[in-house]
Amino acid sequence: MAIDYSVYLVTDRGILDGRDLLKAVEAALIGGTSLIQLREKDISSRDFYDLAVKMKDLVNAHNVPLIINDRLDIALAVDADGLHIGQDDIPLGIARAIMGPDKIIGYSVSNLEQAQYGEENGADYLGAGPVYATGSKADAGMPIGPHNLKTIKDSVSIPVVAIGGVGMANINEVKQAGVDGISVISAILGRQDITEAAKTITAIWKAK
Ligand code: TZP
Ligand code: MG
Repeated sequence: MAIDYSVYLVTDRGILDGRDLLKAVEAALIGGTSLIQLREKDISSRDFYDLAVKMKDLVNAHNVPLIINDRLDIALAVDADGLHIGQDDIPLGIARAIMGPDKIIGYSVSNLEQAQYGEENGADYLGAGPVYATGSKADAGMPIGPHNLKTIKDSVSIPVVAIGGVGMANINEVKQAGVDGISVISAILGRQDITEAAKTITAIWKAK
């Protein structure tokens, strides 16, 4: 399956103000979100598993791949389409060996060295950031800015998605870095009308 990285939604039930996560993701899918990552913190393994089972059915029914954040065991258990890991997670090469050649593996990077390591050790795509300040990840680190984002993109041949503080106001700036997509939490899930937000963001991304 060719992966469309253009509008990549990362979940966070903490931002939903009590709204149902599955319904929120469905609303985003209706609005054109092209890829979904289930990223839930402060959740038991059992609850994460149960949620992942339901999320996979929902997301795949829209012909969109489901990526699981951090938890290789859960990615395998639910036969998700892929796994996303960062610098503090299970090593990339080990994840690739366990997941096999066909699953999608994404890798979070903030600099050139990490990006090159990701490409050389089996990542299918990189999540580069945080590009801008974000309220959605406490330990995201200093924003790298669009210039460093472009440097990362230019240094690898695998797809790169921009993450961290990306929203309607800066999509065009991010696009100019030449990246393959934008990865967002609050710009979609933080909105009252999630479908409308996803539609608007998708339209801005696709424009020109
Ligand atoms: N990784 C780096 S920044 C970030 C993650 C998961 C949070 C992105 O959330 P938002 O609301 O789109 O800034
Ligand atoms: Mg992680």
